[in-house]
Amino acid sequence: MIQTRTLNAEAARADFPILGRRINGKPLVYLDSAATSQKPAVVIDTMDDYYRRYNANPHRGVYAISEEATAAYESARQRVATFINAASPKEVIFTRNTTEAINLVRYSWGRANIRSGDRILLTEMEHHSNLVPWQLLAQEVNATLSFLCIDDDGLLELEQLDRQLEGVRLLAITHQSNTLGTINPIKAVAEAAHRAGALVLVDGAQAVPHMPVDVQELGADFYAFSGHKMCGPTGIGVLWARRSLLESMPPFLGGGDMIRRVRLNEATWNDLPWKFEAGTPSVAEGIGLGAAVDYLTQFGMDRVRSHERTLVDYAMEKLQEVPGITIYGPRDSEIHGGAISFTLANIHPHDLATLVDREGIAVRAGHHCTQPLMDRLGVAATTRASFYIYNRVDEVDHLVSGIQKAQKVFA
Ligand code: 7TS
Repeated sequence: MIQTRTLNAEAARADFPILGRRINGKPLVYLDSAATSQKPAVVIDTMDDYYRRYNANPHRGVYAISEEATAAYESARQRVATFINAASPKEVIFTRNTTEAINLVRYSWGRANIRSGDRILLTEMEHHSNLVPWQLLAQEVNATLSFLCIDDDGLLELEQLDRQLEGVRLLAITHQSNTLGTINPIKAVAEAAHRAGALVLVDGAQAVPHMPVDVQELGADFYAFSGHKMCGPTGIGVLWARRSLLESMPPFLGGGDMIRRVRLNEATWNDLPWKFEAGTPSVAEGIGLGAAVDYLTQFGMDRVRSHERTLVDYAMEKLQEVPGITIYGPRDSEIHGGAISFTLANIHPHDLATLVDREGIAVRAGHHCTQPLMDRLGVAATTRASFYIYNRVDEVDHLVSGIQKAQKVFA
């Protein structure tokens, strides 16, 4: 039974050993959780315990520790399924990360279903992970890509959605932009796509860690996310899809574990979810993700979201006061998740990130793997501050004073 905890960032910080570090003599202010979150001790210890006490290849051995490894790995899958309200753990495919989950759909469903002349609809704010795989598929089968545009507030322009969905086989869209912070209205967009006969893939890399996600309620067909952005380890991600859809899809990678019976010239496939999990899985990482899901569940994702809203509201207020700043994306925290991108008139984002690092502040500078979005915004790069459960409002103050110090250097 998971006990409920209130979300007190100060108390949560004690769970994260790395937050005790000092950088350049200053306490670490970690504002790059959109790139990867920090890990609570319970996740690190759970993985350590697996290696120390029951490391074995799951699904194979009939001996005790292999059965323990299988049980722990499959129990993690069950907990992930509950976390996103999947109808069954069979709908939860473990992958390496969001990128691999999207590529699984590209190779399996995409190659079997997208034909010459078909259209794939994307948005201008996609991470390269939800863009390049579709470019590659489109080139391979001679399909066409088209894009939902954004307005100057960083919101999708949806007035023409029904018209843009004509002839579309797949809509692939991010739930929350990693650069703008924009939260897209997935449910409404998915309903429109389904009316037009298209399937919907949602890139949930920035959503599942930060807000309640109910895949059944959202109505998407595919939903992808990464463990490492939600307090879990690297090397484990998830593709969720409805069972009937997964049943109809050919395998992705071939090898051990994904088969039922192999003869020299042919093979038949294992049941879901293992049909899509070839080879020895990331066992420690899967078990670690299960611990991360339990960790987040103690707080409740509604509380995680409202904590981040408080930080975004405060950061918007404080950052707006910085002279020469341009903030991208919507201002309203109702539709803005915990990542804020900005530029300063006279300082390059990389210089700013380097200067605030001297103050112990970790922010990301660059194109954030959204180069087409940078083109749309008319910049080469932005600085991005992104928040999570362990961030406090006074860390926003540190960021603002770090920016002011940097401005003095360049004055
Ligand atoms: N989609 C979105 C929206 C993302 O933000 C990211 C990673 C990915 C996909 C890819 O996830 P991966 O786990 O497969 O790599 N985003 C970022 C970022 O914003 N900074 O570093 C990685």
